[in-house]
Amino acid sequence: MTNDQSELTDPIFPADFLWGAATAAYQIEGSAAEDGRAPSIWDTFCRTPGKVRNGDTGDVACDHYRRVTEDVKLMAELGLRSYRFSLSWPRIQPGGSGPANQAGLDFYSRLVDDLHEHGIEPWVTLYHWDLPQALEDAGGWPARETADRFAEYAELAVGALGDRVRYWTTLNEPWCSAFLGYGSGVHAPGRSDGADAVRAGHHLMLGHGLAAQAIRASRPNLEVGVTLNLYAISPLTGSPADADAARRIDGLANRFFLDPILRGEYPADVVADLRDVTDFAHVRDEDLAVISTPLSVLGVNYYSRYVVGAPPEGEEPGPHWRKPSTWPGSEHVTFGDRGLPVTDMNWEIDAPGMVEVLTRVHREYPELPLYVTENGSAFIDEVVDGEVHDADRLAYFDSHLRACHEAIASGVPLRGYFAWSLMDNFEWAWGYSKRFGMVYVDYETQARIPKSSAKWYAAVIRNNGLVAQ
Ligand code: IFM
Repeated sequence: MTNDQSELTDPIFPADFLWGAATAAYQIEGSAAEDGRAPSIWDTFCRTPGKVRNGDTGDVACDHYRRVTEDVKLMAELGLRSYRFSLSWPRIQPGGSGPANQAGLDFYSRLVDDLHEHGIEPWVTLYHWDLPQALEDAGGWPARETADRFAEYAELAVGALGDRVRYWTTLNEPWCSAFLGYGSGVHAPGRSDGADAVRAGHHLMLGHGLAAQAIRASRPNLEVGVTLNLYAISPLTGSPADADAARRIDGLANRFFLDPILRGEYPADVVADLRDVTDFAHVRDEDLAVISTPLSVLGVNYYSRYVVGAPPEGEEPGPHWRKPSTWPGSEHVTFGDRGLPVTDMNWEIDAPGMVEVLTRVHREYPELPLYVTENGSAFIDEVVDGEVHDADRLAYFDSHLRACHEAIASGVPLRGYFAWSLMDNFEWAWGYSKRFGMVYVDYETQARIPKSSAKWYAAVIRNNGLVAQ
């Protein structure tokens, strides 16, 4: 970031900048068996002993399915211009194929109407990790047919909501679905096989392309995109070995998805790195053209940076070694840090990394409008006299919004920002132990308490620019 802080005092954003907050279905809805919803891979995973901290599940979560009206009111009070939420596939199409479950569609239809009534632009994500269990039983994302099922589900969703929802994101963070779900197995469905992870990544992208085409065929004027979790990457030292390790992780974390989706090709170095893992025989000639179906927007989720190196010769795996299964083909990579302050996830707070990611994507890939579809931080919160003063989270938002402003000032077509998350919620394998919300959720009473960061964010939106902390 620039050192000239005077330029960054009270930055004002473009007049039409879209200010929002994001959530995901399994993380907030609860009512897991209500109105015909069937289990997803996360329902199953949560019931597998030892997989989720404290044995937490999404059965109740924030009880949003039943409290949706009051939650939309809260969004309106905060002045949100847009709300990004995901549709639960197993609510809409419980078995993952066949006709829609009308009760599931009705829930989202009412939500969309309510948002419009409050002047809030709905932004739909089709897939935020909750694959119907029936499809996992049939092979999951490593199976090619899952991509076809996803496109059919997209068609049902856009048929029901496409008249009122302009923004459609196909997938949220396919890296997590593929590499955490099928590689290291720390996410549902908890499988651990490098080749399956790579196949899953491919079929997720194929599903994305087919779904994008289905949405466009149904309604050509909609804004269609995908959301990737992108990382700033730095080598631990200036050594060639560390540079190569950084290249590998940039390949698997960023370019594995960016290149096929935006350029219609896999990066040659990544294919070479993975040669002992897979021969890519699952990729058919016609796939890349589908995967690179032109998009209207790209969603970027940014949280932190990877600092990557090659471990010194002969060194035993240390605390920073990532299981090779998370990073297939990267057995010789280790992760470090820069000694910066960290969040409660132990992720370094690195706002300049966000400028790097946004400018890099703008520079290296076709000119696409960008949206930060997630950015935020977990910290330990305390309720004192009915209030939550989350100064650390507020400072995180402030520094990252300054980063967004800097990117815009340097010419990046960044059109909006969604805070992660509107409210505390189920943080996957961490259960309810990590709080990312701007709104505190008391899981005993389901009371919502806007934290200081929420009140500050509301003022930022009113001002269309940063305000004093
Ligand atoms: O909670 C998750 C979200 O579901 C996807 N992106 C990262 C967030 C924080 O880990």
